[in-house]
Amino acid sequence: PEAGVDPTVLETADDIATMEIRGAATIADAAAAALATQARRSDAETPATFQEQLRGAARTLYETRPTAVSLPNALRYVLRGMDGETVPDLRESIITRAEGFQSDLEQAQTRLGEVGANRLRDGDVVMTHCHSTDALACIEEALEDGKSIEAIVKETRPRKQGHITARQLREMGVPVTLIVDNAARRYLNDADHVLVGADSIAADGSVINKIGTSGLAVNARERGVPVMVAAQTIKLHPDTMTGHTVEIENRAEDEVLSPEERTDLAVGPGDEDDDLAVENPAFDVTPPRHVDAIVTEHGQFPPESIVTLMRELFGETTGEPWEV
Ligand code: RUB
Repeated sequence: PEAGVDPTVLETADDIATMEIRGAATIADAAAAALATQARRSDAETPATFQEQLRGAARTLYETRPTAVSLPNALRYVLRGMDGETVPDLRESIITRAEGFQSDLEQAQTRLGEVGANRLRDGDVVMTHCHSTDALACIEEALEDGKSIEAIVKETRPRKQGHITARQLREMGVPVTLIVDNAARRYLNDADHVLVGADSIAADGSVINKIGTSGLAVNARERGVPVMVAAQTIKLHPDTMTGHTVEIENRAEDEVLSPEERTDLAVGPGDEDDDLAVENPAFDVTPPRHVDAIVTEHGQFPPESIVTLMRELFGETTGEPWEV
C-alpha cells in the first residue's frame, strides 16, 4: 500500500475490487467518500505530505477496477478541488468537494430518472440486464408519475446481479419475471423497452456495460424493441475523445468455473491444468447503431451526438491529478 493511505480507504478499495461495492455510480460515490475520509483522518503535518497522501489514496482506488469511468471521473473531480496553503484548508477543500460531488451525483440520478420516465408509458414492460441504479431511477420516476410498469429481469451470469434488480423492483411494487440470460430473445416479444445502465460511454456513442448488453441490443433491434441507456454524465469517458479505448475488465475464472468443476472437466489423470481456457470478460461494447437513446441528467441524446455533450462538459482534458 501507498504511504499514509488510511485503512478505510484500503477497505473501500478492497470492497470495490471484490464487488462488495459495485455498479458505476455506487463505485463513484464510495470513491469520493473514501477521499473525504482520507482527508479527515490524515496525520500529515505538511501540505505536501497531505497532498501526496490524497494522491496515494486516489491511486489506490483507481487501481481496483478498470472499466467504469465514473471511478476516475470522481477521483479527478475531487482532487482538482484540492486547494489551500495549510493542512486544515486542504482538508476542508477535499471534504467540501467530495460531499458536493456525492450530492450532485444523487441529484443527477433523480433528474435522469425524470427524463427516462418520460419515455415509459403506462403499462409498459421493461427488460433489464445486470443492476443499474440509473436504470432503476427511470422506472422509479415513472411509478411516481402514476404509471404502472412491469419488468422482465435477466439473471446476468456469472454473478447474477439480476437478483438485486429483481429485489429492488419488487420493493418498488413492480411485478418481476426473472429469466435466464439465454431466454432474452424469446421474452423480447413481450417487452416494450430494453433499459440498461452504462459503465462508460465512448465519444462515438458506444456503450460499455455488463457483458451480454451488446447481444441483447442486437436482438432487441431485430425485434424492434427500443434500447434505452440510462447514464449520468459521470459515465462519459473523456479519454475516448482523443482516441483512447476503454479497458474491458477480465475477472477471475472461478466466477465461471469452480476449482472442483475444473477437476471434473479434466480429461486425463492428474490433468487439472490441461488446455481448457476460461474467459470471463465483465463488460462488452454496444455500438451506437444498436442504441436508441442515451438518457442523462441533461436530457436524452441519440448516441451519435453524445460527443457534443462530452466536449461541453470536459473541454480539453489534462493529465491525471494523482500523477502530479
Ligand atoms: C454493473 C453494470 C451496471 C453499470 C451501471 O457491473 O454493468 O449496468 O455499472 O450501474 P458490475 P449504475 O456489477 O460488474 O459492477 O447505473 O448503478 O451506475
